[in-house]
Amino acid sequence: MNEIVDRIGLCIESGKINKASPYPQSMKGEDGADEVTKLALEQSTSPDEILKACNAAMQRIGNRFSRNEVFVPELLMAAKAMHAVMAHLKPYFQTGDVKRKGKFIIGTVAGDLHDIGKNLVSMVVEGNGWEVIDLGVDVKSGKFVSAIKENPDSIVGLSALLTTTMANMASTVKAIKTEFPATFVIVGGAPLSQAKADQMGADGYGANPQSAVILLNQRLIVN
Ligand code: B1M
Repeated sequence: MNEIVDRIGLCIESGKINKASPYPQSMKGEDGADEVTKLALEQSTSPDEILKACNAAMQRIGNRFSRNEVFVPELLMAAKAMHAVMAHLKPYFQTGDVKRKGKFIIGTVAGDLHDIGKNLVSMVVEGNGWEVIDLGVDVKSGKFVSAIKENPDSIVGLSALLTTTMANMASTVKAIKTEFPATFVIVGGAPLSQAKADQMGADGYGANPQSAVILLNQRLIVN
């Protein structure tokens, strides 16, 4: 990987969005993900190579988050820097020059308005090369089912933060599995565990954004 691509990865991992952003202190005044990506594309760096650097950087920060070496603010800044890169890559996705790994439909289940964790999962998954269809919060099971109808090969992620909405999560998994038995469903959120995911009939449990990415990437190998 060349120097400019490594620099994009460093900007993402450090949460350096653009030149004006004051964070992190050690990179103050330096070009950020926005400027370096623009320059890289002007120098004819392949968008695919930039996307790979993006994926690797989000994987590194996601792993550090899983190990409690960084926390929500650092992950959010990295995701913002990643979004700055993605804004430049968007035209290449539209032309089909850069391909995504697949589609990931995500939402917080009915009755639940908590979306901070769900948004972090969305951003890390997107940064790892997946197209994310975010249905938002308080999502009824029918809305998940309709989204799968529109995007048949998607993987689905359900998030819940309230113990009281775990029942809605279980009924959403059931509704999805009744209509689309082959659809791979991942559940996550503070009240969840592998045992609870198994009880609900989900295919996977994500304790954090990176474990969701690992489950998604494993599906690529299976299919
Ligand atoms: Co509420 N709330 N809240 N709240 N809230 C909790 C969850 C609570 C534990 C606070 C407490 O009492 N100690 C408690 C739940 C108790 C329980 O059910 N046992 C609670 C309650 C009771 C409520 C209300 C009922 C309060 C009221 O109105 N009386 C109400 C419910 C509203 C509703 O949803 N219908 C309510 C409202 C709110 C706010 C709107 C004020 C706000 C949400 C703002 C928002 O999300 N936009 C809020 C907040 C912020 C919290 C706390 C403080 C923080 C939650 C959070 O964002 N954590 C929370 C207390 C706490 O957690 N200490 C609390 C950070 C986030 C990064 O973590 O969401 O766990 P988390 O996500 C993690 C993992 O779980 C995982 O990855 C993320 C990153 O590691 N993950 C996935 C999440 N989804 C995943 C999906 C995956 C994979 C991994 O794959 C698909």
